[in-house]
Amino acid sequence: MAYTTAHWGIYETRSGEDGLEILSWHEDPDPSPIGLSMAAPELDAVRITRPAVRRSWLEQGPGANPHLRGREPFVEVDWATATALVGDEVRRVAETFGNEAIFGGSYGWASAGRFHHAQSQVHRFLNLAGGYVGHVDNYSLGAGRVILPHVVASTEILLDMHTSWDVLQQSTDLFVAFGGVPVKNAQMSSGGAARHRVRPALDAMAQRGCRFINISPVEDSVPVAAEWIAIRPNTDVAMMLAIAHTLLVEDRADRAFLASHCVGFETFARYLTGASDGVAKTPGWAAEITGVDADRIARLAREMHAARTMINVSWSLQRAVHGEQPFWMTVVLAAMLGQIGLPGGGFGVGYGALNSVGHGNAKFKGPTFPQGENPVKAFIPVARIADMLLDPGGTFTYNGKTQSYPDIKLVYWAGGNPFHHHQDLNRLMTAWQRPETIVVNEQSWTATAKFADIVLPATTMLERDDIGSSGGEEHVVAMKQAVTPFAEARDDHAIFAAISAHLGFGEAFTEGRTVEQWLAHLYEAARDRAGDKARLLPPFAKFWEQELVDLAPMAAPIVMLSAFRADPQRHPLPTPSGKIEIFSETVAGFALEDCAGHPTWYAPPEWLGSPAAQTTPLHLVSDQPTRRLHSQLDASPHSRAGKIDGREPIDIHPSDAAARGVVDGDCVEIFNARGHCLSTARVTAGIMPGVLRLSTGAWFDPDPTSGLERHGNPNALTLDRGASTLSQGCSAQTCLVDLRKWAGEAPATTAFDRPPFVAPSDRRPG
Ligand SMILES: Nc1nc2c(c(=O)[nH]1)N[C@H]1C(S)=C(S)[C@@H](COP(=O)(O)OP(=O)(O)OC[C@H]3O[C@@H](n4cnc5c(=O)[nH]c(N)nc54)[C@H](O)[C@@H]3O)O[C@H]1N2
Ligand SMILES: Nc1nc2c(c(=O)[nH]1)N[C@H]1C(S)=C(S)[C@@H](COP(=O)(O)OP(=O)(O)OC[C@H]3O[C@@H](n4cnc5c(=O)[nH]c(N)nc54)[C@H](O)[C@@H]3O)O[C@H]1N2
Ligand SMILES: [Mo]
Repeated sequence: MAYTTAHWGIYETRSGEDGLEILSWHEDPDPSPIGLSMAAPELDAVRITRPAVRRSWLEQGPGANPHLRGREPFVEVDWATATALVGDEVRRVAETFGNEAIFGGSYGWASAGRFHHAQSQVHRFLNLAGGYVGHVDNYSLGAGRVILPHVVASTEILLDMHTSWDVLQQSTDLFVAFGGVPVKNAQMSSGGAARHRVRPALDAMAQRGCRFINISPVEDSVPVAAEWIAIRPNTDVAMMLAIAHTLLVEDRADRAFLASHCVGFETFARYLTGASDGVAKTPGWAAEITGVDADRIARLAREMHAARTMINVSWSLQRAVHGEQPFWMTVVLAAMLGQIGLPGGGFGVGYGALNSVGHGNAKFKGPTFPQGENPVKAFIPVARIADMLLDPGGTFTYNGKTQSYPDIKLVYWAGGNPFHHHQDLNRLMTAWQRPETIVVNEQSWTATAKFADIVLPATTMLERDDIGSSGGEEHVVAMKQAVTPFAEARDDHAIFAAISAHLGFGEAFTEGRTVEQWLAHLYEAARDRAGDKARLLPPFAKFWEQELVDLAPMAAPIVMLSAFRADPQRHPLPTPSGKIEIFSETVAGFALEDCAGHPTWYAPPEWLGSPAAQTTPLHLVSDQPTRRLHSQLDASPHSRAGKIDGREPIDIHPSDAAARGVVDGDCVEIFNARGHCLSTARVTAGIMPGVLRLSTGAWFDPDPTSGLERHGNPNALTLDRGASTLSQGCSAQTCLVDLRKWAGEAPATTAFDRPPFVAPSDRRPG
């Protein structure tokens, strides 16, 4: 028996007669079923067997027929050829155009192992090659990461200090969840979830009598008994403002806390009452926008004031145009209640988003593979990839500064799937034709691999030795190789070591270490950093033998911002004032039209109250999938069991279905001006009228002629636009569409087919 760890949990592995057996970790109270099909034979059918090069690129060189990406056959080559092609092309682009022409941001979740972390590997390689254009922020928290440091503290700091579940169990009486506590998402932690705690914690809270309020367009966002307040997507800020208005006019705001721990309340109060803009943010005003009953909003304000209340906001709320506002307003609402820093009160920015949020564990910075220094300073906010490719030299603003987009000739991706994660994939397909060369290291024939020029097959976590560790969790796991690599797949490290050697810096890349030597080296470095946690961490050889280190004994209860509450002078926040900034001089000083100095209701470009709703009357929510991580393992039996007729199903309210002559199980087409896709209707009263839910992660499968996406991928439809000129974050949740029954025979999906191949021809570039 051995252990392994994936983002979705720790598992036990056993080699039996029928191959590898994967079992849940016996210590996990709520194990995720996702990992149990990690070694399913179905996954082999989508694996990449050998290095492959797109025919035109191989025969005619970089930049040849870029419109044929994703449409023409590949030619398989041996590793020596592939290594030389990639190395020579990196050198050519760097020498001809400079390293600012190489995009190596390579966003994505790759695998949980810390040495074979694909992004670290590609970044180290590109740094040694002279640097690359990278990205800042992430798709998860684009708007949130930029606004929160202005208001209270960075998301890193906050996520590490969330009030722990044990404290919530003892003290919280009312849990008000905007976007719910989506326990399906708490299957994950970046770097590997250990014990899954969220569902048991919520059960314990409910048992003690905590009341849950689920404010969401979908009913299943809270997994325990809850009152469901259905709200129109993207309108939560209006409801929060009306709660704040009620607290203010009924004299229920904690004036003392606002004076001692916050700045700028008076300016904000003038906005609430309408003194500054002529519109009072009353429950009646908010009811028109949100679709929530005005009396219920006012009553909720009183209930929140009367109870020990935790306000949670899910990350989805900020993955929208003006996504800064719900996060900022959550903090302001909690400040008005005055319970920040008290056990069980205050706010959470993402309970349920990941298993790690709300762990009282001793935070531990585990092993990381050093990436080196990047000499190139140009970067993009992560979700501006298509803008960059389409508009070289164009300018954009980010956090108060104006910058310009570099002119990218070479894109290198390892450990991410942009044709999963990006919005408006038809636009990305156009943008993707701009670079001369696209290189992708992948395990499987994802759409991103299919749309590349050179594809290098990578091993999976089960095929190599590694160390699993997540800063937000409590374990260090020896991930021992469980199976031999598939076909000709190689570790990303080996791939980059060989290309580095071709380019003359092989020794600098590997530092002369074998994989086993790297693991020992990185582990010992982490142990040196570990402080008092080191007493639980044995030397490497012992660790490798014992296979799992459990840091759970070091866990202790946490109350977020308790020190700040007790003494704001001695424990100031890392904001300019040291206090909670209800009004931010800094943000106001940026003078942005779409992000003022205090939380503000801005109507997004697409929502149920917008003019666009006359032609596209349904709001599409594209949430995280229950049965996989993003697009990973979509071909597994567990993920496929969630599909209906081979497509990702879409939730639709009975009234919207009836109005369109759609019944449960019908094949439907979802469409707007950006694109169209097929799905299977799942008619349910668990979603509010006017809203559709299509989870992400069905492998993108566009028909080459009609553009129709056949597998149920919402990013065929979503909006590719920065959340604001402040953050430029991903705004996937701002998206209107319409839906109709598909007439006639529905095309089969080809998402899990391998691309076409041809034998190498004799013609080679002269
Ligand atoms: N519409 C919509 N879109 C969204 C979101 C949304 O809410 N709505 N959410 C967004 C969010 S929050 C995120 S984080 C992104 C996620 O987007 P991604 O992180 O890009 O999605 P994954 O499917 O996890 O992609 C990881 C890829 O890495 C590959 N991989 C795994 N291990 C290795 C390895 O060791 N080596 C190599 N070379 N490859 C490996 C996997 O096969 C997989 O293809 O999606 C975003 N997109
Ligand atoms: N199983 C699984 N778990 C995951 C992931 C995965 O791919 N699979 N991905 C992980 C990653 S990378 C991330 S970033 C997190 C993301 O975590 P989140 O962003 O919190 O997750 P979502 O599932 O997109 O949305 C959570 C809930 O918000 C609701 N919601 C959507 N829009 C609105 C709105 O405008 N108002 C309100 N009130 N509610 C709304 C959705 O219907 C859904 O129930 O999840 C992580 N966990
Ligand atoms: Mo994410």
